[in-house]
Amino acid sequence: MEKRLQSLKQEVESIINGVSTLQEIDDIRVKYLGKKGSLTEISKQMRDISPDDRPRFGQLVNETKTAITELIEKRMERLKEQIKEQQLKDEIIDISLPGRMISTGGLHPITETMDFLKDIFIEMGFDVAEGPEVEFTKYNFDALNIPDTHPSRDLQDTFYILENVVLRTHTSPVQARYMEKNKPPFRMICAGKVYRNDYDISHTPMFHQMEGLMVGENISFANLKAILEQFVTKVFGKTKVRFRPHFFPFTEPSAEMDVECVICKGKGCRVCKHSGWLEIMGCGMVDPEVLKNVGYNPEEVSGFAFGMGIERITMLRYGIDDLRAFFENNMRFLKQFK
Ligand code: 2U9
Repeated sequence: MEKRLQSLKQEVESIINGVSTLQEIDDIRVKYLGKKGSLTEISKQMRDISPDDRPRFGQLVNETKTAITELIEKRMERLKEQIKEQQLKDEIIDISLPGRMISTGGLHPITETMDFLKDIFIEMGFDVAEGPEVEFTKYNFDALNIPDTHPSRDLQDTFYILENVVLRTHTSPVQARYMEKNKPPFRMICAGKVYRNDYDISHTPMFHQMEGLMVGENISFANLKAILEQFVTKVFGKTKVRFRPHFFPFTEPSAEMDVECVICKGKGCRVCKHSGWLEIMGCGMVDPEVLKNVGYNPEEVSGFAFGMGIERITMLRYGIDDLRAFFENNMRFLKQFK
């Protein structure tokens, strides 16, 4: 009996170090110490032992049980440590590795320029307004003193949705709506997409405009010049400007504003068609008819307005010589502006 107990202990000693999982250790515990385990089986033989030998036998069983329990617990502890060590090794993070670059998008140069130009006017106290791109002819033409017979109303130039609904051909209807809702004095700008039925090397059916309007008592052409010269200086740096007389149905008098060519500094080049000047916007004093149309009294208030094409300004800022580049979505072109 003593030998059997001894060999049980030796058996456990010999197999315990070969296990590699906690489950295997538990299997060993059940096999030797469990209810139907080897040690329990041996204990049952107590009945067959003489009462004199029983205490010693009992003691031996207990000692063996303690020894096997110890072996199992020790191995269990060690195995838990090993598992933890392995886990730590597996989860190791090399914090010296350079991070993977996340590819981010960027603003389209037109959007970026529009934001840049808006900010200049916001700094000068202008409010920013928005309006619908699908617009009533009432706001797109009538309010702006553009007669029924005006060529811009022609199907050839304007996208008609219904007889009295168009894709706005300029952002001016936003101003007309703004004037209806607000009383002078105010200064405001609006920028966005406009649509004209025109498609060639220098025209796209959708393009972007920014327009501004300032109305109040005694607003004069001198105010217009001051604001626009300050604006141009912020966009292109200190540069010469000139105003040439022009005609728009919604302004009187009207003018076009040129800046000295930013490419050749006035010497004459391909971009300025050898004139030394670049036309960058139209402007003028709001026609009294337009003021009347929105319920203002032209005897009491006056105003100036201006408008510019965003594509043209963006081309000049970045030296882009082909309008189509903005609409082709070529990633190699667009990535340059990130
Ligand atoms: C109201 C009154 C007046 C807006 C103006 C221009 C001059 C102008 C063009 C420049 C190039 C647009 O992109 S472009 O084709 N615009 O020259 N726009 S004054 O005048 C207004 C607008 C609204 C109620």
